[in-house]
Amino acid sequence: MKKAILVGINRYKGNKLKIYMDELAALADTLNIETTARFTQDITQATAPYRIGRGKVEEISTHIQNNPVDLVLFNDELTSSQIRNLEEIFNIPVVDRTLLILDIFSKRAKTKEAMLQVEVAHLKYLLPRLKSMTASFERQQGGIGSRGPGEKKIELSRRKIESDIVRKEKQLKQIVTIRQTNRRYRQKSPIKTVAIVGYTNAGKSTLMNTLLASSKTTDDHTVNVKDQLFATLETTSRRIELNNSKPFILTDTIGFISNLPHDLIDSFKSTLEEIKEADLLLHVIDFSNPDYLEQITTTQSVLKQLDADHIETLYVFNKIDLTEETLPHGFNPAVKVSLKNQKNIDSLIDTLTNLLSQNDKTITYKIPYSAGEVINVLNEHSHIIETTHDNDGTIIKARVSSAIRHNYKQYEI
Ligand SMILES: Nc1nc2c(ncn2[C@@H]2O[C@H](COP(=O)(O)OP(=O)(O)OP(=O)(O)O)[C@@H](O)[C@H]2O)c(=O)[nH]1
Ligand SMILES: [Mg+2]
Repeated sequence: MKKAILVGINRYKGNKLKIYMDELAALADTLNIETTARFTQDITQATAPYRIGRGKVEEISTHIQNNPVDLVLFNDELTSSQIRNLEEIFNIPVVDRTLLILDIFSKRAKTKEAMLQVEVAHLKYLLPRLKSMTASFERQQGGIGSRGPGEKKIELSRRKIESDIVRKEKQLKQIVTIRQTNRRYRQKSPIKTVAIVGYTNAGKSTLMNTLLASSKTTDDHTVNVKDQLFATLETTSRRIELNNSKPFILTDTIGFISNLPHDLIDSFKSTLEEIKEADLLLHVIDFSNPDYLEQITTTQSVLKQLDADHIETLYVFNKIDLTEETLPHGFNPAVKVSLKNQKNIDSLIDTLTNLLSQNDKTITYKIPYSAGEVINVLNEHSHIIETTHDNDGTIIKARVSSAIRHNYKQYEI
């Protein structure tokens, strides 16, 4: 197991730095890296050339000389020259939070799309940092002063990376177009969609599996659940049919984390687009985590970046088997559950189905006998209140969704 020390700069109010440092340690842990020491420093502004003060650099350097350490993990994003300067002194690799998250993502990505998304984000991270990498490589070769070949090398690899980004983004676009066509097909269909969102490790995939288990439909392939940050990196959609409710599509996707690298959100935007188009969001919260309020805020801010902050949201406070907390104010509607112990699942399902149908309206249609397929759709996706027949068609009174209202306006009477 590799050993790492953590370095963090306190630029925050309250105990935020500790929260971030704990999270950095958890991120390292998912890569089998053990954290052996932490160094923090209060700094009001970023300082070149080391990001941290010289005194702190000395302190860390002494620690590295006297203890077995393989890696220095920085909570803050570093510039190329800061990485270079620090590595020169420490003589071991220096990795910032962004690169660590990118590393986890690249190890976890399984689908072609997720892999491409991570690769693009990785290349975009590398691009502005190329210079220092080539420069330190050159120093290793003992070529100080020999600028010419070095710059040529930088130019070459820069051009290669840039063309790689273009090529991979093009491949991604093709995959996305195919998925969007599928989604557009679904959009026209009257079936509603529900997306599960939340901080990583909150229990999103567990919720997906819980609802799958309660579903009457036979499509019951469960999704992967693990006590690990970023266990899920792809988007999975399943058709769910609960008692007393019309079928809907449920989507499980990537969890969020504070300081999620911007390029990563950008690259994963296509995956996360499903969220934007949902009729309802299930925001899962690890209620047993002392930082749960902070995690809600982070999730909300990523939702905002994704343009999904206006969607009706049910807050699912999970893991109540581990906490006695009472529900905080300001999060409505909300349910408290233990997905693991199957506690309060009925109430969750009731609230969910009520929310899904709350905007439905009672409409009366007259469907000509020549348009029998409309009756099938109404039967499957609306609550029929009354059916009668007359000479030129079937008269149906039903509670219908806005999608159905939109599709069948011409039959309203
Ligand atoms: N104690 C307890 N643990 C739970 C509960 N629900 C889920 N977990 C555990 O929490 C861990 C994370 O669950 P997941 O469903 O994988 O979480 P996720 O939100 O999908 O996580 P990522 O995909 O990594 O973002 C797993 O070890 C679950 O078994 C619960 O109600 N109580
Ligand atoms: Mg998951």
